Amino acid sequence: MNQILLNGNMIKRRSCIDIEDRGYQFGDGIYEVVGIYGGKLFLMDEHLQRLKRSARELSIKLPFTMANIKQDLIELTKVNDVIEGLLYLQITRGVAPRTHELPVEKVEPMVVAYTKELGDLTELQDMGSTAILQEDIRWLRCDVKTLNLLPNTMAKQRAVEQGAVEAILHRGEVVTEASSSNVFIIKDGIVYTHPANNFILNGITRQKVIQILQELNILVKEVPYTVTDLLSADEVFITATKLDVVPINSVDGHDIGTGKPGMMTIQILEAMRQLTARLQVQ
Ligand code: DCS
Repeated sequence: MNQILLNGNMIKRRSCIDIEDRGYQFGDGIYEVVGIYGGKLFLMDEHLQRLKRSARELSIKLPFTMANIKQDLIELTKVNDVIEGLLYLQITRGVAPRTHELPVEKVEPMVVAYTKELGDLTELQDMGSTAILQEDIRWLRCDVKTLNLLPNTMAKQRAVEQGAVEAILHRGEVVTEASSSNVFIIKDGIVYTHPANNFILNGITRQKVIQILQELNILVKEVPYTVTDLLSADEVFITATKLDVVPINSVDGHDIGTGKPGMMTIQILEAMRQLTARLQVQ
């Protein structure tokens, strides 16, 4: 479990990163978190496509082909013998004398990946949890998965201090997403989630859930909705690689629906579980 991938080499975890790595000094980098089920990377191509897009948006030239990085990540998962867990992949722009503007000389991006075990989520998913509301104070390019996560970590800290699993973020009246997950609400059998634009990260789990809903012939509308809509919804759930699907039973102390995980949310959770279970028997 101690091997990491550093610029194409499998090495021991403890290693030195230059103090002028722009990721360290500016958060100038991008990342992905990929789920591992049955020793296999779940939705890896989708994660790598998003990584490619993030890199393009920040003009970071990825120093590998998709096929190469995929092979390396599969290898890392094998070497570390992870059956259920997460893989973290990070690319920073690289090392250059500290200036705000981008370095003129060519810099080599720094590529790091490591794996970690993941605790059992079954109880959290079956029982559901609570969330709090927080003003969304992030920048206007939340669609890029960058290392700049301070507003997210601060919001999550508030949630944890209040015993909640997540901080649901809103810009004025409009609910965007949560500190590290996407938010869905259900009202009268219709599922609503914020459209994939610059105000949210288009979660890979979010996209999978939308696909599942369409396959189940459940109407899903990617439209902005308000805090009032959220509080008066029949069901609310959040999605993320780390969580899959987690029902939200109450927000800021207000019960959502019956205050217990709703029928449709359970149906969606079960459909996701079937997908990941299939990887485990392959
Ligand atoms: N929104 C934000 C702000 C996120 O940080 C994440 C995941 C999501 C939505 C959900 O995206 P995925 O479905 O693709 O995971 N954030 C990762 C993180 O920082 N840790 O785990 C997941």
